[in-house]
Amino acid sequence: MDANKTICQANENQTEGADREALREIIFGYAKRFGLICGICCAAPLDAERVVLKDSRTPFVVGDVIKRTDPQKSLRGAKCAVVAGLGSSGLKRLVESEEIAEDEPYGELSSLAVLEDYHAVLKKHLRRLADLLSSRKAFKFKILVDGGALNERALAIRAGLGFSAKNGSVVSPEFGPDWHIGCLLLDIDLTGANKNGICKPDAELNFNPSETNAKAGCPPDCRLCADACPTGALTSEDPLRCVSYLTQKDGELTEAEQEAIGAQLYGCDICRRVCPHSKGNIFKTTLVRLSGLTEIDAAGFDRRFGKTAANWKGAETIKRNARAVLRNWGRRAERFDR
Ligand code: B12
Ligand code: SF4
Ligand code: SF4
Repeated sequence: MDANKTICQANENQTEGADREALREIIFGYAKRFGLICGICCAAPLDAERVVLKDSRTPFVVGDVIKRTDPQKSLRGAKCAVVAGLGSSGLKRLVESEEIAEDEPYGELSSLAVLEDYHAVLKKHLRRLADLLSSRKAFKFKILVDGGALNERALAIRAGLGFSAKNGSVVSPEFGPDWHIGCLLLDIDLTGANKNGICKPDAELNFNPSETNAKAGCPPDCRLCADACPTGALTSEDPLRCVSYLTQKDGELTEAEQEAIGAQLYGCDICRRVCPHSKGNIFKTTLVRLSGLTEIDAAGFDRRFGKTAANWKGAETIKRNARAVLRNWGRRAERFDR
């Protein structure tokens, strides 16, 4: 842990003075102008997370725990990470809830399938920011938005943007759990000591879930998210039970998996929707008729979901899910109360 401290201090000596301040001003000025939250932290290895991730069964991410916790593996010579947060409320809604007739089968879409694709929006912001900075100073950089091995929630916490909540999300004072993370790794050091430039060595972060939550904002006795989770993914701490995973995984769903997704057609917002930290109604339920989805073709999918984050898996996945939801409609109608 002390090694982190040493790296942080060593970093601080590298991009000194007016240069660094001017670059930091550009970053925080940009974030303010576009409604992003932002923090800058050092790029030392995420030692505390390494212990956890070593044993986690995380889908969609390479198993190599070093790649997942060492920023150097994403950008050689990385000195700091500019971590930006985009509130879901800053994303355009592209798909609306439909009027459903009595007894007409319907399913539920999560924010991933109804809002503008956060990957595209955050990448565009971080690219523009890198361009702005590079007009003042030469550097190497790497943009990460949900695509890389490096653990983004852990970096967001280190950058001081929020705390790790019991529903898994990093909850920020500005957006609650309703936001996305983008990281701009730089091979110059821009860390500093102001509110938005926290550079905490891991030793100062408390990752004991109960203590952290009690201190930072999850009431110790709150179980709203765990009780609302339809599959027990939070209590079992098994992401492979998470409906969000099941609706995005490739291949066929087993009988049990089909049943587990209930009414969810793509992604799942339940554990954030019920959270008292959640702001506004960005996660209100979006209900759509199953008849429009069970046979949707690539062109139809593209028209409806092409600009949302559901574009990642395409028409076949949502079609497969819609058929499973239709089957669930037949066997477990009580789960579909509006
Ligand atoms: C794989 C993945 C998934 C998987 C697995 C989710 C999971 N719980 O791990 C699936 C497909 C299920 C998924 C679902 C969702 N995801 Co996702 N996902 C990822 C991805 C690619 C990797 C996450 C990972 O490594 N998980 C392993 C677990 C162990 O780590 P973690 O939760 O990321 O990080 C925490 C631990 O390291 C913990 N920790 C550290 N030290 C210690 C020590 C101890 C003792 C303990 C207990 C914990 C602990 O602190 C970290 C912060 O909370 C990231 C992007 C990235 N590259 O990081 C996005 C990411 C985490 N997902 C995100 C989102 C928004 C979602 C969904 C809400 C999408 C949806 N609407 O369906 C759901 C929420 C599900 C949930 N309750 O977590 C956001 C989170 C934003 C935020 N504010 O927190 C990310 C960062 C993508 C992004 N750039 O915006 N996701
Ligand atoms: S996203 Fe849905 S299934 Fe996954 S942990 Fe949250 S409530 Fe449970
Ligand atoms: S619902 Fe309660 S326990 Fe769950 S994340 Fe929100 S505040 Fe924390």
